[in-house]
Amino acid sequence: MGAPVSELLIAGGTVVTADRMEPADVLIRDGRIADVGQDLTTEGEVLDATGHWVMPGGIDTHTHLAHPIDRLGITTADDFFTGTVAGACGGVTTIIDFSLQRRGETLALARDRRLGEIAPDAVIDYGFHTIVTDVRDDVIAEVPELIEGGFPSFKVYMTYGDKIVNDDGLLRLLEATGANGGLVYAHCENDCAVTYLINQHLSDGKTGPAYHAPSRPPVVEAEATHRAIMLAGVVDAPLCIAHVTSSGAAGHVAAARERGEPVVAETCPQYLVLDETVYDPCGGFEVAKFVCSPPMRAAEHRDALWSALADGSIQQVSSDHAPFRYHDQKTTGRDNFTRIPNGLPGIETRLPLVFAGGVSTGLISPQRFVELASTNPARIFGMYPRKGTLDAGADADVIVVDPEAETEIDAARLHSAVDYSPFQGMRVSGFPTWTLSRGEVIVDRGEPVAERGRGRLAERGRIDPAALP
Ligand code: DUC
Ligand code: ZN
Ligand code: ZN
Repeated sequence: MGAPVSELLIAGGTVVTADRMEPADVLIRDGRIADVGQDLTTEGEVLDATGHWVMPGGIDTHTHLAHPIDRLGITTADDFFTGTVAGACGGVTTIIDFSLQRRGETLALARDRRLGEIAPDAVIDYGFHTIVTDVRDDVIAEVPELIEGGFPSFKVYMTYGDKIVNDDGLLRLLEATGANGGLVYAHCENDCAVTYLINQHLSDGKTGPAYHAPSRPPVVEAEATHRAIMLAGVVDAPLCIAHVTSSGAAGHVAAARERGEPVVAETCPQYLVLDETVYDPCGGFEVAKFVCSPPMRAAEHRDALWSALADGSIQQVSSDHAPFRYHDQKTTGRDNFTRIPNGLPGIETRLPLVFAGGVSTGLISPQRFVELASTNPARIFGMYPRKGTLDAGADADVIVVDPEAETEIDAARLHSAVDYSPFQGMRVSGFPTWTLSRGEVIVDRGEPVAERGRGRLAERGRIDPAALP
């Protein structure tokens, strides 16, 4: 006799996927979607989704959990447990985090170290981009094996002293990934310009957190974005641009796509709902709460990003969740803004902020919301159609959301181990009532109920440039 079949029916809701929105039930069997349709029945459990939207779980492909910042001797505030619980409460069912290759190390060592760290703690499924910092011949030779083993994406920093990869290294990595079904995911800022501007501010005595933003203006992002796209073109490789914040960078992405190049891009909620006014020098050291790179921009850039999401020239929204406690971690840079750890918490608020700012306002359709938050991340990073959809056979990673239920964001009620939210007080909708991972309810009426360590490594295949969204 085989194992008993476990079934759950999500009944009476409105199913929203990237390509449809209709009243339908969702039948889950043994952790996978078995059927979607009207008037389905089960002998198993029933979850009443009346008045709710039933959507594929969010996929956040840009998180920094338990992420060491060697330069400052600190680690992001969320470990793989608190961070994935926070994600689940915000409707995230899969993350792609990072493994960090330190100089002198192999990529395999970096991967194995991270797998050992995450397995006991994660409550949702996960993968890693490999951060490459040391592009040696033997490292390039490792690329096909990493891709074959389900780690097809490679993060490159074009700035940040201890991690920076120069144009030669970037080109070699683009060539190796492009030839083997991988993808480079690039943080684009011109390091020379950033260093020059930082030094200018510091030598003028401008050491407070408000000077972080003018040290990294939109032009430094636009230049590096353009250069990365051009280098990808030299070796005909696909490329994903991380956290686009400005109209200039977004324009370079759009132009590449119009030329038919396999370039995709993400932006993040902070660039969609905040602007440069958070860096008011009168705000004192509290401004450190908003120090991230690239920084928030003038309001016209924010509007351009919403347009790019709506017209298709930016394909996904990730959080870049990099949480540092205000009271004892951001303060590392009290006397010098370059020592403030860069990053904002956001894994739990990503979906509600995009839902409220995009769907509730009518800027994007519910289907486009699903595409940006789940389907496209799965397509770009090699997980589709196992994840990112509710078609039969997919993992039953599902969120059930009451589109009318409004909440005010309050750090005290979020689940991240950080002591503030940059979005404090914003009114949003889109928090899930239920989150299911592989058919198991892991958030029940807003409360996390997942067992620590239940998350699994998500299977990821080769990335086909022709299949990029
Ligand atoms: N910038 C990054 O590139 N990563 C983490 C957070 C940040 O601000
Ligand atoms: Zn980055
Ligand atoms: Zn990041």
